[in-house]
Amino acid sequence: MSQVRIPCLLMRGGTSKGAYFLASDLPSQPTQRDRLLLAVMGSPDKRQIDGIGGSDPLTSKVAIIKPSDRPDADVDYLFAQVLVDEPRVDYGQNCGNILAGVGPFAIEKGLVAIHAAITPVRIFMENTGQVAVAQVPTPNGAICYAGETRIDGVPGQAAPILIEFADVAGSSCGALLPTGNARDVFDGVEVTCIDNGMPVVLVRAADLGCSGEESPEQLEANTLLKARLESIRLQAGPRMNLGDVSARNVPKMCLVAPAQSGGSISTRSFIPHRCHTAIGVFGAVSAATACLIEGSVAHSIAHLPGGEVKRISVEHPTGEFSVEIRLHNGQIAGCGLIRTARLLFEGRVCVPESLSQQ
Ligand code: NQM
Repeated sequence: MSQVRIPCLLMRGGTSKGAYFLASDLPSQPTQRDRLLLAVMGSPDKRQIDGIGGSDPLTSKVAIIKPSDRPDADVDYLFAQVLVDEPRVDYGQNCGNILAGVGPFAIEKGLVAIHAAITPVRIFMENTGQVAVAQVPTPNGAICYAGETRIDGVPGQAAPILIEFADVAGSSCGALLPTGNARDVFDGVEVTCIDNGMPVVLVRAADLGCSGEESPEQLEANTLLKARLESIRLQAGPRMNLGDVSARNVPKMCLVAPAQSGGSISTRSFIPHRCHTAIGVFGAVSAATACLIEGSVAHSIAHLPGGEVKRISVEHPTGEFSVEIRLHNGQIAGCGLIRTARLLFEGRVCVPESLSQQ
């Protein structure tokens, strides 16, 4: 046999797509596992022609799932970002879009039994150490992927999956405002460094000579802007307790500007070098949270709703992303959001035996 065949589900999770595996179907030795995941995706190669990756960070993702030993979780989810054009697999960030497929995967694989019309799946997110609860539609004793919910960045409609987080503040940096400030200055530019599920550095687009309404292609072509963002990112990383971030995918960079379409704020995010066509889930949660923090670069330009439950609409290049933030006595008590997911392919992914066993 010249190829090994590994059970795998290919799923769309939110605005991302990835290969979902049971941990027990992958090598337990990390270097061997990474070599195999690189071969699965066809990396390193910007076209990923010899694998199932889609030549984009948003489609070169992996979820590794196993039953959890924790009393507060049903499954453990480890997210792996397989770099497209480098021979590297990064575990240093979480992914809230791929998270949307974890509940359905756990049910498909029999790790969680169907409960009622909605089955809650408690997911321990290994990369950052918090628990999310996903409410998966399971009417008539089966997962229902079809529905009427639209999320911007995905054509058509699908069944809604409500995802809730009790506490994701300081997920990777140890504190919601890791530098201790609502606002810092790097290279003479005011920024807000925040981590509510994802380390993000927010910068007002106008402060970098942009409107904040440019397309991702226009922003990606702006080499001066990208160099300025990277310089700020490299300085912010250590201040956010992330150490040297030159080879890391965090923090993400996010340009903010006043909302243009009735939302709360407009964003253009870099993950961290490619400009996102929408916005990451935890990236959106962090940006939405910054809108609520007095003194942040987002607060003064955000349109904020009243009440203890704030629905913050984060505009992005292909629409908007609504995040619900629950406050209690002015403190964040939890966040919720809606995603959709769909099983795209069920089978075995094949990789050359030589690559899987070197
Ligand atoms: O922020 C892109 C995505 C993501 C990650 C990225 C994500 C998140 O859109 O939780 O979902 O920031 O690399 O899938």
